[in-house]
Amino acid sequence: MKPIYVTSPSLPPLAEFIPYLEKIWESKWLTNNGQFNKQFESALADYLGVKYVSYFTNGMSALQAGLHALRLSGEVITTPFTFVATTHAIHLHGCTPVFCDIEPDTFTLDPDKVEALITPRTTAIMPVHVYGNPCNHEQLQRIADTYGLKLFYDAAHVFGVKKDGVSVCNWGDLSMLSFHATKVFNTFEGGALVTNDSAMKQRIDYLRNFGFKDEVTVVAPGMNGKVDELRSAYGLLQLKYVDGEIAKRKKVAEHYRNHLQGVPGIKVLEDIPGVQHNYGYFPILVDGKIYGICRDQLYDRLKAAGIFSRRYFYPLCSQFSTYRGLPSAAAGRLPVAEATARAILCLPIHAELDENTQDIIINMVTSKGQL
Ligand code: T4K
Repeated sequence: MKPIYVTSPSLPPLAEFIPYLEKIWESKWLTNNGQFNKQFESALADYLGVKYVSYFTNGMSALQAGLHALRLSGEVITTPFTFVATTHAIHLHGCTPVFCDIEPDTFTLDPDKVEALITPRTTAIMPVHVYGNPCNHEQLQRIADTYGLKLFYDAAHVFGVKKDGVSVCNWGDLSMLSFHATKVFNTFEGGALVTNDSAMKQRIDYLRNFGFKDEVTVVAPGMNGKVDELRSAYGLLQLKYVDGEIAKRKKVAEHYRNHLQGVPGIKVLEDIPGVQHNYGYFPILVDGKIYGICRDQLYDRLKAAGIFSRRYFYPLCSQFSTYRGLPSAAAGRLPVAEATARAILCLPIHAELDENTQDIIINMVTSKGQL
């Protein structure tokens, strides 16, 4: 059997990409605000239903630029249950990440636990819409407004996700998207910052291009976060297919749910009412006491059978060597995140996962990997 990975990127038909390549070869305009770059940013803003998008070379660089653009300092309250990029971006910006526990049902930052962590040094809250589950925005925004904090969403997982018909990328001061190969929408590597504030968009675009305003004026220290015409053109083409991609993923998620719901010791997440999901991940929670074997045993048995599930996000960011000495990283302060990291397993999901292959995975889970 061919290995089954946690995901597999969707690519558009190669033949459809060739005309874009021909245009790039003809124009010899390879990067720096090229025509495809401009078209892609505006198409993305239309697709997402937001005002401004700045396309970055990857999600991590977009996070770093966002922290600069918001001029953050001091402490940033964030979740330990995320990909390490979130925490690293805060740390590399010179801020201290302050870990806050998560909600048991959505795995997103628990707003009820945020206020107790605010100090005079706190400047922002950085929540993550984990697996595409929207955070409790209303409550987080209320806290941010009350204490004068910025709200910067790591929205790496929410491409196309809407709550009550509105893109969640409209929330907060800024949102960061990732278009990495493993994401629902990919441009090989890529990321973006989303804002509805024109001054913020301008600041971000200066930052992305070394701080240049024009040929001779540098308005601020900047980075190189620009994206070339190849990936911009590819992104434009990908946008045509992303709705179909999400629809196929939805079917895969439904098939899993139909067969794994009710398996003793396995918890399957349902869609959240009012949310249009993108089905980027299919997490299950394994309760070893009821299921009979623990999460890691199931992970190992699947792996031995060539099924590469992933334990996103274990270990917690608060457990990595750079961060575990922080007072907020103490395991006792993050009980829900700790328990979730021990039980979580993301099963393979992508648009081309056919039902036969999925049934092999399902049978492995229902038989505790003893097929
Ligand atoms: N914030 C959050 C919440 C994030 O999840 C991420 C990224 C970021 C920020 C940062 O955004 P970027 O700077 O990455 O744009 C992957 C991704 O590298 C990472 O983008 C992603 N989150 C994270 C959740 O997953 P790994 O180490 O698990 O990837 P890897 O290489 O093991 O790939 C997983 C599987 O996907 C492979 O076993 C096979 C398949 N795959 C992978 C690649 C790269 C393919 O089939 N083709 C491919 O090209 O981190």
